[in-house]
Amino acid sequence: MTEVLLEKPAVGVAVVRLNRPEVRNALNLTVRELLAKHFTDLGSDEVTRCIILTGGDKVFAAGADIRDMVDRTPMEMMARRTDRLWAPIASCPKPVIAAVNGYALGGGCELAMQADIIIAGEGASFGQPEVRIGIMPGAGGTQRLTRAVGKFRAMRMLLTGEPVTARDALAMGLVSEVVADGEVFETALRIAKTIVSMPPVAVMQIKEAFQLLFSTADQKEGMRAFLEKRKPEFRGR
Ligand code: CO8
Repeated sequence: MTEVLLEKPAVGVAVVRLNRPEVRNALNLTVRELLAKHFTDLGSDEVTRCIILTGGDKVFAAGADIRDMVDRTPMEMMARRTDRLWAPIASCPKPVIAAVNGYALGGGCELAMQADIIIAGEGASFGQPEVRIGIMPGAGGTQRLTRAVGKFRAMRMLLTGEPVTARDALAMGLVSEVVADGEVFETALRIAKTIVSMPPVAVMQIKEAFQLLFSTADQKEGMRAFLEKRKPEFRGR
């Protein structure tokens, strides 16, 4: 069974699902390579308009695979060039929704923070526990976390390694919405379907730029329909 599953639950929606439950979805090299491959493919696939990233209903991801790193030398770590595996997720042109149940720790929290929207279950927790095992966050945890929650909350998490609950994460601005644990995926899917029904060029440009939209037929149609009090007919042009 593959360690990252790809599903298509609705037209335009792809689900990328981490599948190593026996090690709490720890992100080993294989998982990271599969994530990079799926995000590269989905990024250029014309049918896919929104991607849900999930670890299933128990755990999102407990971070990089510690067993995979414990005895590595600096040269071995460098030779892996794992930064190239993060890029297809970070620069994915399609909206990404992280559906988070359970732990999102270390590289798992960093993975969730690559998304555009984070839906968390009540029982989810977010943390950067690297300091407790003698390292520091290595995939954006120091910068992305600080941008999301501000220096003082970020430093508390980074220097103590203590996780925060989903509710605290919401109050800090680290997640978009908290729902019951059993409703995380359905909520993410509902939002994904809403995004899929939006004009495609506008959705893409929200991740990129704004002005270019004024050269699209969808902009003319969207604004005219509003003024004419009718439903717009978007054509993706
Ligand atoms: N790596 C490897 N194995 C893991 C990991 C991990 N990160 N997390 C859990 N496991 C394994 C355990 O070793 C255990 O294996 P076994 O059954 O063989 O003993 C199994 O998963 C179940 O774990 P627990 O018994 O500990 O399960 P609990 O439900 O009691 O606890 C926790 C779950 C709280 C998630 C706990 O397992 C834990 O604290 N895990 C480690 C969390 C951590 O320190 N994460 C940071 C890792 S370092 C990192 O992410 C650096 C990022 C650098 C950038 C790279 C991006 C990918």
